[in-house]
Amino acid sequence: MKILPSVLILLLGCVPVFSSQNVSLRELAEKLNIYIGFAAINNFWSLSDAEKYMEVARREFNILTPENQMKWDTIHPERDRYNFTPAEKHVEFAEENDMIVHGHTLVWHNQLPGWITGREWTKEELLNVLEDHIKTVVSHFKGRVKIWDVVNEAVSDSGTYRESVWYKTIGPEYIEKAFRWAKEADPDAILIYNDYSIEEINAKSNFVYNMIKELKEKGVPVDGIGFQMHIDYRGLNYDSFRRNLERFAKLGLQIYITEMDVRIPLSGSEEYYLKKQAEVCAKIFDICLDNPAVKAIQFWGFTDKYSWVPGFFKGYGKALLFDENYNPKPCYYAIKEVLEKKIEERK
Ligand code: 9MR
Repeated sequence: MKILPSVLILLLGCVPVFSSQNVSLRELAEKLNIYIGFAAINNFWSLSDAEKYMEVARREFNILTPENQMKWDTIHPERDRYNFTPAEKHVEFAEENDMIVHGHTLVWHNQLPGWITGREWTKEELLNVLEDHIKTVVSHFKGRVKIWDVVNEAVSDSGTYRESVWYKTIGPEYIEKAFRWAKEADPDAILIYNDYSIEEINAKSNFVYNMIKELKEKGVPVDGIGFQMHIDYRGLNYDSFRRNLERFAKLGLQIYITEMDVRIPLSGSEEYYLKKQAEVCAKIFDICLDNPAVKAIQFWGFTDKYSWVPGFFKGYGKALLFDENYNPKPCYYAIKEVLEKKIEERK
């Protein structure tokens, strides 16, 4: 008899833990009519822990972006040869698991094959190459890739056109043409401009705002804006972020958070930084979910085991929702709490 109350307390104590572990992020996101997603690592189907990776991915997410394998160097390795095999694997995994696919990316200055970067082009030649690439790739995945990052990172950090091979050879009209060609190839796809460090109101986001405004006024089919959201545990200026979302939404654009990660220092108090990271994630979700133009929040990976961050930002890492052993982190639970709160609010 004596143990009964303590058993009861123990059981009651477990209830919230059980219920919140049973509900996945995607189930909650679906109740709010949004997508929650991840960038899928190269050849994830042949990782040593592929089963675990895929189990978490299919459980938690309903939108997938191939992290690298739809980029030029993989998908178009020679002028007359396309290689759709790895990209197909990403799309098949998504289809098998009732996820949509966010294609990344049709025009970028990075990860270009040597046959593009290794010679000079005339404007006419490069226009032909770009048209062929966009139309071939978009038609190949017509109806299967729902969203395309048509143009990626075309603006410099100071707010000018980036001096890429596309800009220098073709001029700014490569952007307009890219959107028009993608639209011709798949009129139903959602076409996005995607960039980093444009989350707040600043010189770069002002430039992007004016650029898209002008494109829309000309009738160029830009449907959405992608805020990449590669940030650190100190977060953002949230008021500026909220106002920025509002002004882009007023242009009639859908909003996508496309590549979120929140890096923390790898030395110092991990407990402190993970708590800060969780607060930042919660705040961003809170603001995004208050704006009906936001259609998806996508992370740039999901386990800290596979993330571009430590390789790029020295001394930083652990930027994602799950640790190296696929255990959910405080930021995962913080996001869940926000999703649950929003579901309650909308009842
Ligand atoms: O995560 C990607 C990494 O594996 C590649 O080595 C890198 C090469 O440039 O690109 C990373 O992804 C980038 C994305 O395509 C565009 N926005 C910034 C991302 C992080 O660099």
